[in-house]
Amino acid sequence: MADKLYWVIYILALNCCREANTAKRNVLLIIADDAGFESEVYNNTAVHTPHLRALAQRSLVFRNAFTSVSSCSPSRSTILTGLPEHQNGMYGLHQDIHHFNSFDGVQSLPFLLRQANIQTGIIGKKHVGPGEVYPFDFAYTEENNSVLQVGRNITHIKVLVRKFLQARRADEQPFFLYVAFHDPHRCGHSQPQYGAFCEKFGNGESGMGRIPDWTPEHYTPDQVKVPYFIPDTPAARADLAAQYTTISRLDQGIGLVLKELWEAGFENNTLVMYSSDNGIPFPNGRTNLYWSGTAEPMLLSSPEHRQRWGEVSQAYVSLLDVTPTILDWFSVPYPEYRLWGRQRVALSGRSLLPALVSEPPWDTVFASQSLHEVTMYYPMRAVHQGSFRLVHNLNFRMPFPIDQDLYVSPTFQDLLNRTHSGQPTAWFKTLQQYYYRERWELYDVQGDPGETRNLASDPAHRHTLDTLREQLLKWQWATSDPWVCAPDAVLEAKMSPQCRPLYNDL
Ligand SMILES: *[C@@H]1O[C@H](CO)[C@@H](O)[C@H](O)[C@H]1NC(C)=O
Ligand SMILES: *[C@@H]1O[C@H](CO)[C@@H](O)[C@H](O)[C@H]1NC(C)=O
Ligand SMILES: *[C@@H]1O[C@H](CO)[C@@H](O)[C@H](O)[C@H]1NC(C)=O
Ligand SMILES: *[C@@H]1O[C@H](CO)[C@@H](O)[C@H](O)[C@H]1NC(C)=O
Ligand SMILES: CC(=O)N[C@H]1CO[C@H](CO)[C@@H](O)[C@@H]1O
Repeated sequence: MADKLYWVIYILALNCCREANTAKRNVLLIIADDAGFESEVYNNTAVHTPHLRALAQRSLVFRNAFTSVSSCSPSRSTILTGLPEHQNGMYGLHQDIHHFNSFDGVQSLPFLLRQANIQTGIIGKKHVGPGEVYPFDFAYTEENNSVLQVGRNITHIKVLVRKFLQARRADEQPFFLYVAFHDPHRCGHSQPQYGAFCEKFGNGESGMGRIPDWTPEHYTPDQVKVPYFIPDTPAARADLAAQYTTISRLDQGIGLVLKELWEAGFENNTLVMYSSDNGIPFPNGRTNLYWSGTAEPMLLSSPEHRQRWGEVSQAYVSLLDVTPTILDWFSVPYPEYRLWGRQRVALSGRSLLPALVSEPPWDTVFASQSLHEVTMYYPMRAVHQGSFRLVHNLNFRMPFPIDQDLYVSPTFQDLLNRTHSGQPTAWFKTLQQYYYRERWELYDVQGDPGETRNLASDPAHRHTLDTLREQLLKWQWATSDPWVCAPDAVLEAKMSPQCRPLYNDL
């Protein structure tokens, strides 16, 4: 009898673990903070990023990846839920006084993976809540640690990654590890003693401490490439040079994390994704729904799909696709449920895995922004299809708000000073134009990459405008956008939701 029981248990155990072994697939998601195209992967040869370049050689590189919202917490909430900010409730920043949170009933990626018995870990910047909506089994974040240590000290990050992976080798469970670097975020607003981008933190100089695994790389202002949307001034060049040094820490940190993954033996069963949360923290970048605020780097590396390694895809993809991609990789069904007992919730993004096999025809992405800081109410909705980007500025009669972090930056201070004293700004628009926007902005991004010629009132583009408006509205309805009727009508959401006119002449 005991013998028989032993065999039953033995066979059960064998089946369980054999299956677990062959079915075992993991994910490593790396998200940088405010990173853009300052990397060799995107042909910026002024900045040295050998580790990202090496990852790109094992990845499909997306040329047209976009965030759906250009703000930190909202973007991270969309990455981890697959739902736009207006649907998951994270309308603005999560920390301190801003206090935004996702709705309690939201089924996030870590929630769904935990239900599927996948071990989840987060190292670095979390910046979303509430905790019950975003549960991680292993968590070293700013909530209990110094964000500098878990987000910028790459030696500390390496040790934490090793700790997480060693436990996974022992327990044989599949895992989802989210490494959220705080680099290359600005620092002048929170820790100015370390420089505008914390580029001095851990560089070994007096008072800066030391990060043993980091070899800082220094750049001079004349070495940087100034993107079209940043003023070409000595102040902005020095700012960019500091940013590049911080990018060198991010790049070396990514190298360390990947080395840990490989040395732990997970090289051939782990999907690796790299992207960033929003545009770079310069004027016209972060907090804007222009190309410069929403375009993101995106690398997708699958050891099981090597046919397109090193290739560049032109397909339009969104950070809203991250959750569907990861669920697809783990064969976990997409969630379908209701919020408030009535709003039907379904993922509007798609799995990117088919792109690893052949170039897909995807050509449309949507965006939705409501706030950044709690005082920065400036709702915008946007769609980018093929060559055209349409932005709807709902409260266009208000001046565009400026966040505290950008405000104190050397680039913006210089721009303010120059504007105030009537000097040339060396910028591609005026501050007045930046603050006051048209309700509808339509750009032919192919012919006008700087998005400087608004075609919304051009009769020749009437059809494009109408088509894009219609698609944007359709997406807003499909994703339960409370702003769907604004600014010229009121959404009466109960019973049969409809827009009721205000006759406010907009
Ligand atoms: C970088 O430039 C090369 C050569 O022009 C081009 O083929 C490649 O697509 C570019 N890479 C990206 C990510 O744009
Ligand atoms: C970074 O982390 C390592 C390992 O925990 C530690 O020895 C080092 O002092 C830290 N560096 C800084 C600048 O905090
Ligand atoms: C991963 O696959 C490659 C190519 O098949 C092989 O050379 C390498 O040894 C494998 N690594 C591990 C950890 O199994
Ligand atoms: C801007 O002007 C203020 C006040 O005149 C000055 O203190 C500051 O250094 C200037 N900043 C830049 C970046 O020029
Ligand atoms: C171990 C520990 O202190 N965990 C805490 C980290 O922070 C979260 C959110 O503030 C708490 O809920 C945990 O208890």
